[in-house]
Amino acid sequence: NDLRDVTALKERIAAELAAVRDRSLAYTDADDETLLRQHSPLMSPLVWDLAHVGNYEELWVLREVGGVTPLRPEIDDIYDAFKTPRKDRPSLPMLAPDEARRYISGVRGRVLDVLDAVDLDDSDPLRAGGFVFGLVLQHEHQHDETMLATLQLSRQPGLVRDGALPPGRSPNLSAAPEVHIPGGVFTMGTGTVPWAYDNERPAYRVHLPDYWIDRYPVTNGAYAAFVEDGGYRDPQWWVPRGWEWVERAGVEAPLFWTKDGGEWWRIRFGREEQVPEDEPVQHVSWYEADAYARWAGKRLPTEAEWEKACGGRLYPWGDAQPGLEQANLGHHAARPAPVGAYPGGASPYGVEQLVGDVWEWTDSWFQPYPGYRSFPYKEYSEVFFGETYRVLRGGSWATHPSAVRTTFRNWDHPIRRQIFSGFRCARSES
Ligand code: AVJ
Ligand code: FE
Repeated sequence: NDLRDVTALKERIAAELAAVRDRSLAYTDADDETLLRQHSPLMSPLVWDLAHVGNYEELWVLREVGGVTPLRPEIDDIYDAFKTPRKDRPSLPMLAPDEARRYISGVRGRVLDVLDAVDLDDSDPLRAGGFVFGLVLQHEHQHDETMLATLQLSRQPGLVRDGALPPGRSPNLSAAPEVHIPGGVFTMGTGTVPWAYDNERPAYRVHLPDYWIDRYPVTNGAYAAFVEDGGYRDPQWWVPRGWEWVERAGVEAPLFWTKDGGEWWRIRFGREEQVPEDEPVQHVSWYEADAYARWAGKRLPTEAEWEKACGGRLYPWGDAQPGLEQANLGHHAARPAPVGAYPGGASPYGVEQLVGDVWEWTDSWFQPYPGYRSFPYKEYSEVFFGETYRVLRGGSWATHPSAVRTTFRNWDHPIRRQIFSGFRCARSES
């Protein structure tokens, strides 16, 4: 029985490794020039991400767990994210696209040998439950989402498949737009999800007074009303640093939006289309989300409020893996779904689309939970703790189901908006 469980786990890991690699190769199925060019100083050349995921897999699975002699130690520094900031990566002596594909496939072959031989019941925390494989899988999916953001920034058509249309259900208009969450204690974070990152642990008890949270993320239509109302010209809605950013960067609307003939248009993967009113707004910064919330007479939820609204299970709808009825994840569609499209993904409180569609900015800084211990290395989370990065929750349409759950924490600078970021509002009892 135990043996059957271990075999099933290894088969699942092998299948997930194959699937994420197909995804990475699809996003880099482009000419060398597209892969080597820097599409934005905010991002790495696509071929850097591609070889970096292979190098990460070599470091953690082959060297650390497998004890395999380094394959290409001379390239470690090139793919160390801390040695060279993104803007400077084009000048690195990176592997050419074909070489990069050969390198990562060579690593992968040996990774499957290690998977075959490794004892997943071992007490070593990297091996136990296949943690190290969960680590590299999630890491590659996270870089795939980063590559999608780079492809979106390139404004080149034809590089990203449009995917399926998300379900077109419209919101249940009889449902109240806000959900009341009663005050009380809940458990934040996790001590049991086997592949959870260090920053999600340990679980701890948090008391929250009661509050209201929006049933849906803020839509393009609602956000456009803030823009039309002069929201970007009125400092009263902005925190001082946000207002400085608006003036310095000349920001007037979400990234990729333009106004033409009295209508809002957006560029999505190189094509212009009218901004759909009922989709969650995406490509807004924390400052924009925070300003909108103030204009609307509300505020952003804290990450504790966001997580409590999920209802305390792996996903808002329960512990079952996400299906097409629950959430818009994994680049099934290449866009957020209209609000109301996933009644089957509601949390026990009735809050919808918490997972999938758009990453949701929260009011919280990225800080460790009480009792946090860095694992397996402090450069994943610990070096980012402080009052520099704001937390985002819930994943986007581009996030793979294995790289998101109700306890999952993402973070970014409050000015960033090339990620697939949106938000919902909250307010305290009134
Ligand atoms: C969690 C998305 C902020 O991309 O900087 C990738 C994920 N860490 N490689 C990032 C990550 C190491 C990380 N974010
Ligand atoms: Fe990385």
